[in-house]
Amino acid sequence: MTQDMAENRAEEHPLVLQATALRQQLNHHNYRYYTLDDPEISDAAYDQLFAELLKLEQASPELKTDDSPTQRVGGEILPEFQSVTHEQPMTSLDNAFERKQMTEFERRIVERSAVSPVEYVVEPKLDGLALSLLYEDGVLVRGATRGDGTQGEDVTANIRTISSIPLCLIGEQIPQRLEVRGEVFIAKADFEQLNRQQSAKGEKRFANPRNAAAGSLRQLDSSITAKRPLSFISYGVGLMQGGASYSHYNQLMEQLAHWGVPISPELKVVKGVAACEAVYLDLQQRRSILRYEIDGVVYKVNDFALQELLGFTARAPRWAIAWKFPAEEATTTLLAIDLQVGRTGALTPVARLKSVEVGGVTVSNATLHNEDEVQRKDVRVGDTVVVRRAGDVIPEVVRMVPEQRPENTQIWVMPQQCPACGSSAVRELDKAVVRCSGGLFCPAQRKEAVWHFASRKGLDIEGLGQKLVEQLVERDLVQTPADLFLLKLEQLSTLERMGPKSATNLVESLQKGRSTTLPRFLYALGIPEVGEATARSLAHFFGDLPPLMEATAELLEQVDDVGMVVAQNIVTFFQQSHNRSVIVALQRAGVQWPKIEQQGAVTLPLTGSTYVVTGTLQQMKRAEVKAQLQALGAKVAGSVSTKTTALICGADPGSKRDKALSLGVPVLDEMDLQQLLESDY
Ligand code: 9MJ
Repeated sequence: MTQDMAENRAEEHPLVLQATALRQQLNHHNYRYYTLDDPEISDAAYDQLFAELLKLEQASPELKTDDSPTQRVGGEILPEFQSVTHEQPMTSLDNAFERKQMTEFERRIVERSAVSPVEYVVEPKLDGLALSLLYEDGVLVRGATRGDGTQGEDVTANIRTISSIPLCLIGEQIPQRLEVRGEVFIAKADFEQLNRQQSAKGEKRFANPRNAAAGSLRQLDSSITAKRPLSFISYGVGLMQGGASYSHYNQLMEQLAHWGVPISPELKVVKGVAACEAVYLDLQQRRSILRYEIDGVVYKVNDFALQELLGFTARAPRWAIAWKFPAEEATTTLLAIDLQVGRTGALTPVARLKSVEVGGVTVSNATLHNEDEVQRKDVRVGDTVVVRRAGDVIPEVVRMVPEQRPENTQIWVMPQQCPACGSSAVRELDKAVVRCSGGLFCPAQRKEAVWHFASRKGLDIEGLGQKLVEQLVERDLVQTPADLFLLKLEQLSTLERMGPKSATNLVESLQKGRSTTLPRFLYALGIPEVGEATARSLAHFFGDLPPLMEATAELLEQVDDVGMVVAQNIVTFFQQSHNRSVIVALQRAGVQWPKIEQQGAVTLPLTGSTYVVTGTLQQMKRAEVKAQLQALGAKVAGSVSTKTTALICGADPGSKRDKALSLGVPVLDEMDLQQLLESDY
């Protein structure tokens, strides 16, 4: 039974009426969502309507219709796909790869038709699978793949699970028979999610969205297809019987959209090759930000009468052409995996490749991102690999081709040392990135380190901009920040854009910079994740550099702002002898700062106070008292002095009590102690 038949019976039963109304609402919201991309209600509200209809149909199965939106879950298992003969062949498209071929295409049309300039409809060329959908009296009755163009496969059960394919058309003047053609595909974000799910289930990941779409459509069990995020966009009509006629392609496409069939939101009407090229360049530029993969732009003569006049060749229409983008993927051989050291010390595995043309340029290096990615993709030297270069994005190795792996390949392991300076390569907790820990010394990080050191929040050396730092490092006048302070006026004067006046000013700025503060100095060192605020907290906690350099991760974690990761970064940084040498050189060059009144754990209530405990206590052991006082931030000393905040005195005190009294140090008994410890801080 279809919705139409159900409507005819609607008067018979109020439940039929209710189910019909729910279906109409759901179809309307599907149209708003998939065709207009402009939903009127939230997903939750849609789900609620859907659940209502499902409940109704489950309670009274005779209410179900074939075109009910509830019938998308799949379940039918086929022994094989039936063959379908297309009533009108599904042709492919001729390709153009450069403007010249487009001009040639237009010239042939003008020659045959004497129409100039030619009007075209432009659509992005979706990279999926061609599909034919047959609607009879507005109801979807069959879906078929293109196959060889003459015969395809009947995939009706599968395509019924695709939410963007309407199970019945809505609106006016629906033809008796209508064959809608278009592309099934998987959007980029859906593809990523699908692959994450595949990995989580321990199943094979798909190589690309097109393969995933093809695999999903060719399932004999449609409940599997139902779980795959397939989408559909229409780009034409095969046969159309009954109903109005249409003179132009864009007019027909607009009508399709009104019937609830999704069409490309990028569809445009243009005249002449120059306008075609403008759209091509625009789409090529936006290619990477589109929701789905496209591999070119399709141009179709808009006027149906002109299309008819032009006709078909053996394989394709003469009225349409696809201007392809340069291929974004290519295969080549992986010659080596090197580590590249970034300006901030991040170590990136880079693939050295046998040169290959990708996306219109020659590529011989591609990123492998990080250690985890190399492992996940199991890429090895000697492998044949797929390289991808999308738009302006850095070329990357997408995967290796297992069938072409030579014998005796070695699993790649991340080196433990920075290739540029030999410092330890350290992986941050919970992060995929491995960093060189020789920030002050590493040649690859020199420019960044020196510039950061001299920056405004660092030692604030006026006149030492990025360009100047680059020159100093490139001419080997500066290797570490300490070398800045050894620069001579004569050396500076030889630099580009550096007159005697600027050179003198810079020497003066450097002299001024020598006297700094501990927070600035700590920030200037460029320890990963130690920013201005953390540098300040560290300076106030430790008071000077030596105790900080020797601090353990546990102690560092007591500082405000410092968690496990930052604490470990600090420990590793100061463990590198290279970094320590630079610090010594800086101090020798005269860099200095005043000590800071040590605040220690500044937030604790008894911080800054010193207690002495004497005599026998009744309630608590002496060690316990000591621990509790320390936990509140107090120091516990062994002898009384003028610096003692108070003496805590039990039974039978000795000379300490007398000394306290003589120095005017307050004496507390056990009751006072309890109050001190239990105060509501
Ligand atoms: C794609 N793949 O996006 C056609 N196509 O027209 C568009 N394919 C086509 N049109 C006639 N937008 C045959 C194929």
